[in-house]
Amino acid sequence: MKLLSAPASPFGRKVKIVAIEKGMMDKIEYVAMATAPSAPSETLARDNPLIKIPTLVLDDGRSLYDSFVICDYLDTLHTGSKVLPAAGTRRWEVLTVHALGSGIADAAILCRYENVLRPEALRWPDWTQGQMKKIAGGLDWLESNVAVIGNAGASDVDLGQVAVACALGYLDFRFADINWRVARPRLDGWFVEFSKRTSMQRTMPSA
Ligand SMILES: N[C@@H](CCC(=O)N[C@@H](CS)C(=O)NCC(=O)O)C(=O)O
Repeated sequence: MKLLSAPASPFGRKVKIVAIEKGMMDKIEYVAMATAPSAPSETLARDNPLIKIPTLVLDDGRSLYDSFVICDYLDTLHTGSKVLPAAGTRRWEVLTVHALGSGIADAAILCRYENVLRPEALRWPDWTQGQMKKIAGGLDWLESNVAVIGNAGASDVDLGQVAVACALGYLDFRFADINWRVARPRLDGWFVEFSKRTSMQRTMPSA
């Protein structure tokens, strides 16, 4: 199967981390892809009508998207502990933490497009501020509920943890100036510990 993605994508990173953690990276061919709302990739459009990365193209030609669906699919291909708990309270916690991590990454990507791709004269500071409020609110919730994210040093990861780590990694990569660590020492400690994993180190974002 082929993973269409880009080295800067926090969503592509989520898929790669799950694949590495679950020993499946050798089954996946990585295909670098550049796309943006203002410059959509025609190649990618053939496999994903939303023209977004990551997209996973299976050996029979079918495509899977988005990153959550791809991770859920990968979870069916290994016999280890699942990144998505099948049932119980922990399932809903993991899904909600995943939604929060992905939501922070979504807001950050939208701010990036607004402030890098959109012509300067058309930029809308109030809109960016609204997205930054979502990021700050999400980070504050994680700071107050770091125990819900779960043990950063545990041998097994779940998808909520991976989504949060990818969002924080993306903020460090593209939004270092917001200093998200200030007043969030518990979340910082969690991220320092989680970042020691080989899967995190092998997937550092790059331009
Ligand atoms: N919900 C999607 C979000 C994916 C996404 O926003 N990807 C960005 C790159 S990180 C993208 O492809 N943007 C191009 C566009 O929006 O046209 C997922 O989880 O995979």
